[in-house]
Amino acid sequence: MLHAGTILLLLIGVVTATNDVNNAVVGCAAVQDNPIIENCCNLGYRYSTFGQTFNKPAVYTIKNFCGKCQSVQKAFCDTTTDGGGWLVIQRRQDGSIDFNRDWVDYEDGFGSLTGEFWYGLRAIHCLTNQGHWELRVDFKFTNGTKSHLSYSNFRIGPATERYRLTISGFYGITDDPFHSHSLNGMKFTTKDQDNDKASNNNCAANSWHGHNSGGWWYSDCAHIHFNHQYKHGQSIHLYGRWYSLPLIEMKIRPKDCNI
Ligand SMILES: [Ca+2]
Repeated sequence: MLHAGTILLLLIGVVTATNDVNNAVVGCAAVQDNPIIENCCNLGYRYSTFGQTFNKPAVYTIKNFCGKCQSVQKAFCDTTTDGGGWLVIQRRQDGSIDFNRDWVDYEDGFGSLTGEFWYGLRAIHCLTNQGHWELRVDFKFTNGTKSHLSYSNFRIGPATERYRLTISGFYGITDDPFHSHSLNGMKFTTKDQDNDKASNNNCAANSWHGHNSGGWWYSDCAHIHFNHQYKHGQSIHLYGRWYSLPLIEMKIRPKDCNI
């Protein structure tokens, strides 16, 4: 018979195994006056210095700066797409992680860096608050075809601004879903924090044709969001309809990344 404490430890072990996104910027003990950001972009340097081992798509330990506070955390680096240097901030691929979460979870991040995850608003803010960053969103269709959206400017504001989204400089395909639905400048909304522009409801608390909504930069419940319930392989709601996209990844890279 298992002791209650043993059962608790086992439960903690299960939780840890399914949630390895650890983005809490804590301590601030190590003051860093040098504004250099060390992230996935630096892997190019490591590659040329130490060899190919450091240039594989994988989880690496990076430094993240927020003001003068320094934090070490893990991140999944995409070293192959469009020259590499990308830090992945969101992935959907099999519906294994519930994205219908509250504010604290979206701030801290959740999921598994090698599976599905959300990197965390606080960490994304800290990264994009230093220098200039670009965003790329990669999709894969059920027939294996790939596509992407690219934006040359991407930034998330601080918690005091409810992690307001700044996004511009779209390029890549013929339409710009973020701007066509006025997401630029929107605050982040979760089911327990309504910061959207829909006066009568909370967009993150809605159900869209049976799909629970997740946290997002909603305006008036915009018709594009990547964090809603993954169901029947449908990972994106775009232009008023569902698309079957088994894989979606959001990733960021410094604009001056010298790959
Ligand atoms: Ca509202």
